[in-house]
Amino acid sequence: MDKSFYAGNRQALYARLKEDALAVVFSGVLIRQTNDQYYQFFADRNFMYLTGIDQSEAVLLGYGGKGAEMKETLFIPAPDLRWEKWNGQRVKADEATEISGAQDVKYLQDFKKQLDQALMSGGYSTVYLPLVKFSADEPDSPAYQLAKYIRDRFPHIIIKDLMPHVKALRVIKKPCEIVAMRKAEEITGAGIVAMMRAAKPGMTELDLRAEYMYAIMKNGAALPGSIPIIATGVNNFCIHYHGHDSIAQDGDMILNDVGVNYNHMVTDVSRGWPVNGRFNDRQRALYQCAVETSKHMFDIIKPGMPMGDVDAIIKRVNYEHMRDMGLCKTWDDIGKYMWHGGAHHIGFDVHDVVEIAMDTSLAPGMIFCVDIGIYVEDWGIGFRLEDNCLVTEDGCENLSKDIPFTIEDIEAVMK
Ligand SMILES: [Mn+2]
Repeated sequence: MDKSFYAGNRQALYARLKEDALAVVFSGVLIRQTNDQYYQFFADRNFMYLTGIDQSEAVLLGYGGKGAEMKETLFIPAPDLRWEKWNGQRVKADEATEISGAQDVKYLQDFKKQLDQALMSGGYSTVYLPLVKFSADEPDSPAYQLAKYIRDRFPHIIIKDLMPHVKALRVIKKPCEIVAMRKAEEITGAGIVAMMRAAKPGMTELDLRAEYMYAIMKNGAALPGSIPIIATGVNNFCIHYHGHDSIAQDGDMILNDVGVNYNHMVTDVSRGWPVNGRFNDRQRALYQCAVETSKHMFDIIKPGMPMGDVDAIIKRVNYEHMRDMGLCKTWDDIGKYMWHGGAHHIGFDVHDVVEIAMDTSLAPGMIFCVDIGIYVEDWGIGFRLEDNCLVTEDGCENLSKDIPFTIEDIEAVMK
């Protein structure tokens, strides 16, 4: 992604806001893991989408208004040679301009001064901040802290949530995002194939994870898309399983639900496959249901279809297959075997933060997962078949189609 992408994203965001509005987006702060060690920094995804700058303690201050001339300032932490000697170089002002296209770059200590001046000037009524919490008791992010600061000092200023505006932009992917996503899919495939090729009964989940991580890193992805879910046997019945020390027994199915982060784009692909390389009859019958359902979805997904239909049709079609094989007697039975929804968007986040009500129509440039999860506890078989669907002008494309998908593909790779 180059600076024209990031600058275009900011321009589109500012154009959605009135001229008397400001927007503030923080990159985030380092989070302490233990004693004097910090977690690897992972920049706020909205900040990343708007600037491309992977730097803690940076702030974007944008001014609302349409037009090519953007009014904005990007604040970065000032150079600190001692700190940088230990922890690596901070982004410099000229680098920040080169990456993001932002022309006005200042140091962080000037941020509050500039914000105060703007709010004191009388020219602004509203400050937009990305206000994201999953529970009211969650600790305040820098955006919430700033909201309190503004309320204390400038009670006449209206605080609004920036998220609906960012979500509206992030839902449609630009050509350069799709290019990065294709490369990310290729790397994800290398990781999944490496696991399939190495697999044999007696391996631990950690052995398989090592194969996956080695392959994706050798192929240029520094990070997985999320914590890899690589499970065997009954662990497959835990949807977000993060353990790693169970041993895959002959006859077990492996469930992988994995992705990579490449150029900030994140994939999310699941496969279910027998650790011994041969599907047994029950595994074959269940997996074939998921294959048929998935193929059907990629045949019918196209612009204009309501997003809510994707989930509903996955469930309906998969029910019909499971009824035909005798597992479901009535429609109510499907809830016993399908535990979760089948469609979430991907992009800068693995569960992408996008504006998508259930009655939203699909549009070209959307990318979401088609995820068919089947869990038959009585048989000890659980897996997901999850692919990444790009909506095109007249239909859709399975971006992960080259990753072994059918029973024949998987058994051939594992020979
Ligand atoms: Mn997934």
